[in-house]
Amino acid sequence: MTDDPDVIVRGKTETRLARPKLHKVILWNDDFTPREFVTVVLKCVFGMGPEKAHVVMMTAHRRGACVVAVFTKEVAETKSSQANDYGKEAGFPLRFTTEPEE
Ligand code: TYC
Repeated sequence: MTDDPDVIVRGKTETRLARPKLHKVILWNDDFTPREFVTVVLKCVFGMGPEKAHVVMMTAHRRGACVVAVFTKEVAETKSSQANDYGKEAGFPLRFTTEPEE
């Protein structure tokens, strides 16, 4: 037996690893970062094509935030901090955050 939530014990013989919980990367709107810059970051860090990057950027622009993509925790946190670093280096308040999916 185990208390580890990542381990599923089935009967006496079969033990499997639970699927890791997925985490959302969220893009937040601000009034200063240029639209084109946001689109470039989405393309570079998240591998989006130009149309998808434009739609995600415009969704955050109009609604205040947009889910960019869903990854394992580590990948979500790495990509989010890479994207935040691009904004910081360029002097923009561009912000990405992560949160676990329900
Ligand atoms: N609102 C910004 C502008 O008008 C563009 C922008 C879009 C910034 C999406 C952040 O997540 C964002 N220049």
